[in-house]
Amino acid sequence: MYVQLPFDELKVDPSRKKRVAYFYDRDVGNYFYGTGHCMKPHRIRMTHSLIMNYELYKKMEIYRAKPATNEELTQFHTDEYIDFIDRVTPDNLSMFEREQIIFNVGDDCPVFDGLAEFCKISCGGSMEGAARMNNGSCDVAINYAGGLHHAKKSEASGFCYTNDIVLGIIELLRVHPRVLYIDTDVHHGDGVEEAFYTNDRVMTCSFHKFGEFFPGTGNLNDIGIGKGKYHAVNVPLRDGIDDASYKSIFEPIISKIIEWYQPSAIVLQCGGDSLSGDRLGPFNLSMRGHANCVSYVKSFGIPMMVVGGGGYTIRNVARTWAFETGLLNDVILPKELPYNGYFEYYAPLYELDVRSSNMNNANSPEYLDKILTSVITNLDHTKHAPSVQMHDVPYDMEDWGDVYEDEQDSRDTKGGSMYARDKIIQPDNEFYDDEDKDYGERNIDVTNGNSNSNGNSNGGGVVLTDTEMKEIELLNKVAV
Ligand code: V1D
Ligand code: CA
Repeated sequence: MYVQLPFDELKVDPSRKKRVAYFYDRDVGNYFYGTGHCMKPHRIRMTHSLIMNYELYKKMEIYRAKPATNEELTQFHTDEYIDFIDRVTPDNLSMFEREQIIFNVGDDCPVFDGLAEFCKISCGGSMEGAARMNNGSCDVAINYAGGLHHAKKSEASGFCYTNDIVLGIIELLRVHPRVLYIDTDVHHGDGVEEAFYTNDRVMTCSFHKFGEFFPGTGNLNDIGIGKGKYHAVNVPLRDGIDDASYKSIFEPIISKIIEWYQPSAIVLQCGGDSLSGDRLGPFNLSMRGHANCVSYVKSFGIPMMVVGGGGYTIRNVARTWAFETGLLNDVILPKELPYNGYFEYYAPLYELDVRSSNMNNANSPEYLDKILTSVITNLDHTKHAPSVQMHDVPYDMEDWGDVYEDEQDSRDTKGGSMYARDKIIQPDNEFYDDEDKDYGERNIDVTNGNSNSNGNSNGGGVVLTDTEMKEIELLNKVAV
């Protein structure tokens, strides 16, 4: 069953260009987990700087999402947990001794300045990306501030406090009968799997290092329970997996799942800690090997949301996410890095590529064959019986158990109800970043977005505020 083929060069087909909505908040890079902590939101700003200086703003629409509200966060998380996240600060931490333990904040998940705002920015991007996919205003949504896959309903875990992915998927489920979640972070996507473990409207598939590695879950035999049986797929891998081995397991598993499950939307978590040389991850993927996952998932032409995740050698995360943003826009970025605000990080070669090393690959063809056979056999033995047909638009959330406790709350989400969303089409001259808007309703523009905040067309399908235009000009000036 398992066949390893050589790793081919990545290709794009510009004639199949999709509408891409990219979410970025200029504040995100300022949040700081603390000295000695390996999670650095600054890498999102570095990624953005590369993206802008490679001129990808000419290819896609750029938005600053409204930060999620507490009410929106409680569509998945408990009120008590969100109330804690909203109130706790490094200065008042001693007042929350009991909560620190029950909500698991501490070494991995420290309380830092602006924690709640950081969570709201991360979740706002994924929720708004989903709302835009739902109303058809984009085919691809990108939020590198998202992908925080370990966060639980009432617990922080593995550098993640709120789960933007679960919230984004909940939004997608308003319109999409079946959503596929794929997780290429080197860690198991446990928070997302757990949220939908008993559910057949979401299929989760995580590729991860397994065996004495955080979080310790994600065994091959963990396949979902009840209605969710066969709707969780786990691909436990060993150290040193390289591009050819990864491709040879990723592609047949994903094609089988898509054929079997027929999702109408896909969420792809692109954790950069599966890259070679990561500070925490022991895999050996080059930038191109990592990006092959993006390219392969995109090739199915199904609306998709791309989110970030882990990634601790930050220059390599920025390189890879920029390259992947190029692929999503049907552009292969040239190797030579453009001058950008963080150019010195890319010394000594100042090149885009992240290369594999000569480390040992502990994933033998026999081991990978065993995984592939198990995954394919599970799906082959069962005929998928979708609980929601393609033509149904699901609003009855009775069966949501863990995910939805209150049906009324579930309707009051990011995009509002379908009805509410249709009623809040923005005028051409109003774009994001409007402080006066009611955050309880997503403010989704369904025009083609070819104007900046002054209503001026820039001819390239770009939506930039004046400030962002100035930012780009400034970056380019520095380059001269
Ligand atoms: F190295 C560190 C320095 C400071 C603080 C934490 C760490 C660290 C490294 N690895 N923490 C870890 C992992 N935690 C443990 C704990 C020991 N305990 C009993 C648990 O091994 C957590 C790794 C989190 C990985 C997060 C992620 O990459 O998957 C991610 N995805 O999206 C956002 C983050
Ligand atoms: Ca993973």
